Amino acid sequence: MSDSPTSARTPDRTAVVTGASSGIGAATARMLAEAGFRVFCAARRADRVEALAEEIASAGGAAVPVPCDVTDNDSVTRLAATVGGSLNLLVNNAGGAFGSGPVAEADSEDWRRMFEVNVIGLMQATRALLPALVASGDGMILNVGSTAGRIAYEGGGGYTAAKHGTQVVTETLRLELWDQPVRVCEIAPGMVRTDEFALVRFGGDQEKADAIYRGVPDPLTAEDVADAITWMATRPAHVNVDELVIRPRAQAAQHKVFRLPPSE
Ligand code: 8X3
Repeated sequence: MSDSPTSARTPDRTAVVTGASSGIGAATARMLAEAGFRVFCAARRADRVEALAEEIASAGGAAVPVPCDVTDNDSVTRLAATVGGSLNLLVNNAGGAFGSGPVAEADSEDWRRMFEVNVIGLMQATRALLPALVASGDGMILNVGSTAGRIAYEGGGGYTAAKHGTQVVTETLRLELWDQPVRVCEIAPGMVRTDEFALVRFGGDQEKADAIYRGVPDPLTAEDVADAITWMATRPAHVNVDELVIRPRAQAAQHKVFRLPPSE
């Protein structure tokens, strides 16, 4: 584990972003650094978080790369030790979907992995970092959920169940921390086109991944979601954005997506 800060300056507000190696996590780390946070970029892929921290530093921000697997409690304990005694913001972004089959054909291992990362991993990171969030006197837990945590859809069984778990854990935390200086928020994005989400879901099948977004004029980007997260994280300390559902204009509802006809 690397615990030497890569920083051009030392802002007084700190953030941890899990799943920072790509997509929404990496974009969020960049934007929070621009907003003045010193960002601990946590993810399994050490080379990715190291490159990201270097990039943030060369843009004038402050970042610390932390190789971390949120499903491994020892790894999370090391992340908490690197962060130290005070933390303002934990963005529980590490997550993912594995598989798209019906419940009748579910792969138990895929389901286990989805619960491990979207629910247990989120809990482990929160449990380990909560003392530092409280100690800061102005902490925030911001969980990256999904519209899949609001509705069911065919073939989504394991992912929708796990993301409903993310949502319910968020609500539980808000109740349990009601008398603590820690805000508890959730962002629930709909259709976001990133390099990896759909590709991972379909086991590397690029054709299937591309089909999800085919003809959709403008799916959300990782930067759109990072922008919303940064807005939530920079409200005054007494303002708790409980939940923010964000979709592209073309997605009126989970099953109602506008698509342009294929060009000749
Ligand atoms: C991703 C949204 O529509 O793939 O979290 O379930 S969806």
